[in-house]
Amino acid sequence: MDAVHAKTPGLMCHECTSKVESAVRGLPGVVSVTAGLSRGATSVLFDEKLVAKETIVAAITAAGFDVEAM
Ligand SMILES: [Cu+2]
Repeated sequence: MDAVHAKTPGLMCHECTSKVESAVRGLPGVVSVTAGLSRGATSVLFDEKLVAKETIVAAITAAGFDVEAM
């Protein structure tokens, strides 16, 4: 099990966070995802055998949000 804490400063409201969460939750191997408004960060717990960190970042980007750092 691995975890990623991606800085996603574009999160402005709960619509943003649910967009990011549903995009990441749809990936195989993702155990949990929490997009936090106050911290401007998205935390993902995942099985590194099933999904790559890059794939998670790509899903966040595809949902329309920048990932600045992890
Ligand atoms: Cu929003």
